[in-house]
Amino acid sequence: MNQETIQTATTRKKRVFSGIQPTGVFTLGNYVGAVRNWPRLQDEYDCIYSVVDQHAITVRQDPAALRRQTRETAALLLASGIDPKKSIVFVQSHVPAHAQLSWVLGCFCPFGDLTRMHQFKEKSAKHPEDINGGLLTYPILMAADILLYQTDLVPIGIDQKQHLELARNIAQRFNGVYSPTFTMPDGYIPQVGAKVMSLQEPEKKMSKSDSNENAVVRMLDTPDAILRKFKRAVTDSEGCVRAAQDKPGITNLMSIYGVMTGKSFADIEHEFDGRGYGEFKQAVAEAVIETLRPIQEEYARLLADKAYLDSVLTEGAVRADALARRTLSKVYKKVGFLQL
Ligand code: ATP
Ligand code: LTN
Repeated sequence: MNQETIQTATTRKKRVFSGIQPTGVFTLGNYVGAVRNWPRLQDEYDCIYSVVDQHAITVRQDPAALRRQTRETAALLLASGIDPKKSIVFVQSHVPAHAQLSWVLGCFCPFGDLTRMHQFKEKSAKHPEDINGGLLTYPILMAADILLYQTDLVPIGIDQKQHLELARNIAQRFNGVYSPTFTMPDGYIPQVGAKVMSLQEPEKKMSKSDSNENAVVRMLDTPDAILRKFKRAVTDSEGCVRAAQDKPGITNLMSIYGVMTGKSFADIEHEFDGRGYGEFKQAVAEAVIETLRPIQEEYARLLADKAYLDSVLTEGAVRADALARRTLSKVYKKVGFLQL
């Protein structure tokens, strides 16, 4: 090993990568399951966070809205505590290596692995008029996102676990055919809140693209809207605040309250012993409103400074590009692409 390799091996912090689609204002589910953890990892790891606009076009998007939402998503990530001095924040389409590696990795991914992905099945059922190739190959692009940066840890909600497994399988297959090229990434999935459920249909995941606004709390909702949505949340007729499989509505509210306040299920059951759902829903709403308040204030401040936001994204893209190129160039050599 030369001096540089020894230094890199001993001083390189472990790397974190995650992404979020700019498909609208992100929800409390996105925050609790994923984004909330992103700033927390900044000191211990080298973190890279991406607004994945290329993933977003697997479902038809209005171009002007996509452009606006891309900036807004970046602003909301910064407002949530990601510090661009510590972490790299960039837009996926600004770094061409993602699409380039995705092509190569696609040639190492069996077709059958793609068709059995839950997200593919769900999204093709939801958009039967447009089951396009991108919807099918979506997880290959996600594998490229992760593997390009030699990622150790991927903070995600539980719905993305299957996609991460696919990325690991692709990495293993490529490493096996050639020689070790990609780091094997692990998931970082929270114990509580890994799947925040819809407030209206608590057996379904809370989703950014739900057409029923009452089902979804968004990061930029006003305090009144948040209170109203929690008050209308579907529960059950037992009237007792306790977590149970047959009480998905209350259990979901308890998870949200637990994440917001740091309290365990046992603490919450004790706190609301003998009190009704009305009082509990009010407390959940207030905890969410107070958590979101500073994020919303910071978001408004950041969005007013487009020049700053764009400078963060420009610098992020330059830094991400330099890292991504190294992996891509290794891969191109290994598969036998002529380099002049
Ligand atoms: P869409 O509804 O457009 O498919 P989405 O809400 O699933 O979008 P993504 O941008 O695909 O949002 O996801 C970003 C991150 O948020 C991922 O890590 C995902 O696992 C996490 N996430 C999404 N929904 C939830 C949820 N309801 N609970 C916990 N985590 C979630
Ligand atoms: N597929 C993810 C978003 C995503 C992602 C990634 C997450 C795209 N690339 C890389 C983690 C790592 C989703 O949430 N639907």
